[in-house]
Amino acid sequence: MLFSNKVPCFELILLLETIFRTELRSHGLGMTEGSSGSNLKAKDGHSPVLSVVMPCLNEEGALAICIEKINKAFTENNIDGEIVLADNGSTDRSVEIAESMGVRVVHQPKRGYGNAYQKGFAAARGSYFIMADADDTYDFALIPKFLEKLLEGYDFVTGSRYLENGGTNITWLHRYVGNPLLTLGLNTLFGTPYTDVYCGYRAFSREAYEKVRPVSPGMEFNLELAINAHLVGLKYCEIPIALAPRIGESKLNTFRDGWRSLRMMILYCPNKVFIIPGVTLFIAGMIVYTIVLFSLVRFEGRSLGQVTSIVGTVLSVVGVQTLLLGLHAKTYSWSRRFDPNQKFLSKFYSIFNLESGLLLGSTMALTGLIVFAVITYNWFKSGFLPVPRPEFASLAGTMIIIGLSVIFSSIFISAMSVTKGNDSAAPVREDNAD
Ligand SMILES: Nc1nc2c(ncn2[C@@H]2O[C@H](COP(=O)(O)OP(=O)(O)O)[C@@H](O)[C@H]2O)c(=O)[nH]1
Ligand SMILES: [Mg+2]
Repeated sequence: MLFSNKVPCFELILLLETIFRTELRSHGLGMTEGSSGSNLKAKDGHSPVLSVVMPCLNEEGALAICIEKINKAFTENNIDGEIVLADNGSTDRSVEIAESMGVRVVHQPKRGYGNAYQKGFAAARGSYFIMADADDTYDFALIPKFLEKLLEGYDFVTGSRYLENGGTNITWLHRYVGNPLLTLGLNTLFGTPYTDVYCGYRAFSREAYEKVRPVSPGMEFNLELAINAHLVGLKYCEIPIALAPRIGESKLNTFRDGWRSLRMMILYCPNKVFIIPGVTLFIAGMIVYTIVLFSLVRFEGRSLGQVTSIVGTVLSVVGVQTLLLGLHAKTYSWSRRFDPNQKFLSKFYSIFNLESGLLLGSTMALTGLIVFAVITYNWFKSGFLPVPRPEFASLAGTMIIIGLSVIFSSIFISAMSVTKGNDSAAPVREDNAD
């Protein structure tokens, strides 16, 4: 076999497990809305209207300044707000500073920007959330502007450092290479209009956050938010912000976080990354085989043969493997309620079941085996003379590989769908499961 069916699938599932694992609890809090950022006071006096959540890893230099600025924005705009600091292991005075200034600190035992935010949002009590770094790079005087947009009816408001040249303090590599490339990649794959997908200054309602449910552990949390906001159909917009010089050292690891972000986009987009390339490669392989087997192209009387058929094998096998990988990714994502709009997949699963997959795979593999056996028999009979049409042997081998892949894939997909009380092959979506 050119590609092992099992290894990439299990790797993929592990990655997907990491991404989709966390469940977030739900809340529902009443509030009084003002027409702008003013008069945002909680109705019952218990739950603040706004929670500003900051992740923190050793930010003793900037933290007090951030807290002061946020409190100033609350006071000046009459906002009933709280600050939640999500820390996971600061070894400097960050936690002490926050607590001494009356800020609620939550501790996340697991390291990572995304993990910290998940803990922070789970502990936040407001009806609206704002997320921002604790490094004094974001202008907290803009808090009312973010809130205004939310109250205008947007579910997800994200800052952009590129709308009005606010990115002069971004490092050169991130400003001109990393951020634009990630933004372009995301917009191309998902058809979104973002100008700055990596901005960490954002606002959303509690309901919007619960619909989006990001679960990424690291900095790719930001991308997941942006992708999901689009996928679940939130009304979103960007507002221009400027990045101030950072106090303290950046925790972003360009290559590790860049790669994780890229991986995140790939996993969220199985159609463009797996399904379409897979089908295209498979069709190309079939075209090559048709040309070879029916001698459609000839050079000086000789038709294409053995070597060309190997090209056909490579294309079709890689195509099928890629397609099956995409099917696994889509099925997993669908069964976990991500990518909710999957008409094709639900139609496919209304036809497909484990038995039909096994039947298709074994018919292909068996046909390949029979063709191979006949060729081998004739070869023995001829006293080991060169096989007259070796491309048929390549075709038989191709059919065996593809057939076996389909068998293993069918078992794997049906294993993914095994839940209590469900014996059908189609995956059970969380929202349908009783
Ligand atoms: N709790 C926690 N916070 C983190 C971690 N990594 C980064 N942060 C915080 O997340 C925010 C963004 O990180 P930062 O270094 O500013 O990244 P940059 O803005 O991309 O340069 C800052 O407030 C950091 O203190 C982490 O592993 N855990
Ligand atoms: Mg920062």
